[in-house]
Amino acid sequence: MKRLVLTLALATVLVACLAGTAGAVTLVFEAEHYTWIKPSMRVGTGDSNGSDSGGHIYIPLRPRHGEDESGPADDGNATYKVYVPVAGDYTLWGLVRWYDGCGNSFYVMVDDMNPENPAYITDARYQQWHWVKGRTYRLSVGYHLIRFQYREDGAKLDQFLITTAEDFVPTRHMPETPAYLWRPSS
Ligand SMILES: [Ca+2]
Ligand SMILES: [Ca+2]
Repeated sequence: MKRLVLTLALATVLVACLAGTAGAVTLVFEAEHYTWIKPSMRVGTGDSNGSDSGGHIYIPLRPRHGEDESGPADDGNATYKVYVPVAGDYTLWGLVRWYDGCGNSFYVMVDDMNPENPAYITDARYQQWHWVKGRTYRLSVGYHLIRFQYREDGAKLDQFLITTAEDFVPTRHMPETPAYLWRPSS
């Protein structure tokens, strides 16, 4: 009887572990809770045109707002040192608010901070907080660096997430998972 109980307990633990690895992993970060930030990336609060959650980061509009895709004025960015608990293919999403067609993108770097052709997130929905989908990255267990960088002025980021759920489409603010973010003060 004792052995049976032990076997059942062990089986329960095994099932729990399997469920843990089989389930999707979604890690959510508030953009304003960066690990490091470099101007001209700045922190903003209380976006008057729709609510952000606790603040956002943004590239200020330049006196002469960009009028084409000629490139950024500097390499202002925010970097996040995130802990990935389960290896997998993670799709990145950003909760953004774009100014216009010349203020609607961020470069996104993952681990390689000097890529030859940096990826970026963009779409054509302006003056409204909404989620935009980025690339999918194969990530190992451990710490990874995720950076959002100036590509066009007037772009804002409230939150971002990485998820192993391929068909997941975020539609609103998500509860953040701060335990998976390294910050100098923590
Ligand atoms: Ca653009
Ligand atoms: Ca936020």
